[in-house]
Formats: sequence, structure tokens, C-alpha cells
Amino acid sequence: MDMKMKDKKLSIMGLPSAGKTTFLAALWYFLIHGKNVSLKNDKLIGDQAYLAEISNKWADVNALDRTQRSSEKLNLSLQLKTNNGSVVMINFPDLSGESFQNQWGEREISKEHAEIAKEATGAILFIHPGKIIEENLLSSLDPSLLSDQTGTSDSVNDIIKWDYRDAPTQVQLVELLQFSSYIRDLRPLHLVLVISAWDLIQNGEGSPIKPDKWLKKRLPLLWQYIKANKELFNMTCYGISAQGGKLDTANKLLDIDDPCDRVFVVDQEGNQSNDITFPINWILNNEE
Ligand SMILES: Nc1nc2c(ncn2[C@@H]2O[C@H](COP(=O)(O)OP(=O)(O)OP(=O)(O)O)[C@@H](O)[C@H]2O)c(=O)[nH]1
Ligand SMILES: [Mg+2]
Repeated sequence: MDMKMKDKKLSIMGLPSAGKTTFLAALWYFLIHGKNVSLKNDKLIGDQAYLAEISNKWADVNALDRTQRSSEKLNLSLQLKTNNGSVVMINFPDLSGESFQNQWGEREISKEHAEIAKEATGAILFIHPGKIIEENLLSSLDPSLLSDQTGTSDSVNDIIKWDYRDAPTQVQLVELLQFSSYIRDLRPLHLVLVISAWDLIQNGEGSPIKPDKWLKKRLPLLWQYIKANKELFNMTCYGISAQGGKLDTANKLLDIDDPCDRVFVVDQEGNQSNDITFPINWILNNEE
């Protein structure tokens, strides 16, 4: 390997079904086939069987399997060429959302995940806008649940069983970012928030919705936590439709000749393109 080649590691984060694997599947397709993209595949390295498998499924608009904790791909190496000709090697792991949920629920992290967080050049945190668990306001609860403190009613006890998976999404995500900072000994992190399935927010027509405005409104605690900790997080956000639409619109998606044209990406300024490599390019540019 060229001694001058940059070797970067990305931390890829997100709760179950956040859109991580779909992004990676589309990314690999773009790196090989994409035109006018900010990053290209330079050389095939490592084990590409998994990347080829998910990217073929993605191109055919087939559902991808959920990533189980036992089937995480910790070492997926990509050798990329940037627009200015430099070559960089990145590790883009495909991790299971359940691992992250477990970090939040059990306050436990595997050695491998801790290493990824510690060594990361930058992180991409995925959020699926259709899978957000909202807070319950006390005022919206049935008053009888609040007044019965005696515990005599079985039905009440059944209803209020705490499960960490049901905690509000933004509470879980803030905790995950705090764990990451702690593991990094508070070293600053270039952080990209990707709101996946952006087609659910914006249908590709009309003027783009800005992802930062959306985040501020839908996940204000997460937003404020990141903004209040500027020394920890250098953040940007993108709204990305990696699939191009819902899987039940597959026929419509398959009508589009070039699979890359299904994808759309909206940056913080509201600029729209189909270049799914932008989040990685942003991290690489900020790192220099
Ligand atoms: N409409 C729409 N749905 C999407 C998009 N990207 C992903 N999805 C759907 O979101 C769900 C989760 O996607 P995955 O990529 O498997 O999520 P993940 O983060 O890898 O999930 P885990 O493997 O469980 O951690 C799937 O049902 C996808 O079809 C998109 O761009 N648009
Ligand atoms: Mg996955």
C-alpha cells in the first residue's frame, strides 16, 4: 500500500431500521457506476461479496435483510478516489441497530463498537423519519393511569411496563452520542446526520425542505444537544432518499433507467442532487 494513502475509519450509527444498510447498498452502486460523483471506487479491495449482494438487491428494488447482531460487517474496506485525485481508504462498517439500542438499554458496548467509535475520523448517524418514537406528554395520558398509584389494578401495571426500546428516539440518540464522546475522551467528531427515506418528507417535486429545519422541529432535544456542544460535534445534515421511494412503488422505481437517478440528496442549504457520496466527502473535506 502507498505509504501516503490516507486511511480513514467511519463510525456508522443508527437505531434498528434507520436506513444504514440501504445507504451502503446504494453507495456501493454509485462508487462503481455513478457519473459526476464526488467519490469513485479506485480499486476493488477486501471482501466485496457482501457489498455486491446488497447493491444488486438495491438495484432490483428488493428488500434488504435487517442486520442481525451476529451478522454485522465490521470491516468493509473501500478504496476511493476523490475529485482532486487523491486516494483514500475508508472503513464503512454495516452495524446492527440492535447493537446501538442495546448500548442505550443495557449501557454495554462491545469491544469492536468501542474501537470503531474511538478511532473514527467521522460519524454518520442515520435517522428514519417514519420510525421516530415521540415523547408522551403527561397531559395526553389517560388520567386514570396517573391517579392509580396503589398498584392494585393489574391492568394498570400491565400497561405501564417500561421497555427501553420504547423510549423517545431523540433521548436514545443523545445518549448514544454521549457514549461516543466519552469513548473518544471528548475528542471532537465530524458528525453527519442523515435523515433517511427523505422521499417520505419530500416527494421530489416542489421546493426542497431543509433537513436542518426539519431536525430542529422534529428532534429538538437532539438538535440542541449537538448545537450546545460545538466543541464535541462539527455537524452537518442531509436528507437522503437512498431507495427513491417505498418498496411497494418498485415498479415505478424500476422504470427509471439508471438506478442512480432514483436517489436524491438534499444538503443543509437545500441544494438537491443525486450524489449519495456527499456525506463521506464532507467528512473527508473537514478532516483535512
Ligand atoms: N421510503 C423509503 N424507505 C427506505 C429508504 N431507505 C430505507 N428504507 C426502508 O427503511 C427500512 C430499514 O432500512 P435498512 O437499511 O435495512 O435499515 P438499517 O439501519 O440497516 O436497519 P438494521 O439493520 O436493523 O440496523 C427498510 O424497510 C427500508 O426499505 C428510502 O430511501 N425510502
Ligand atoms: Mg442494516
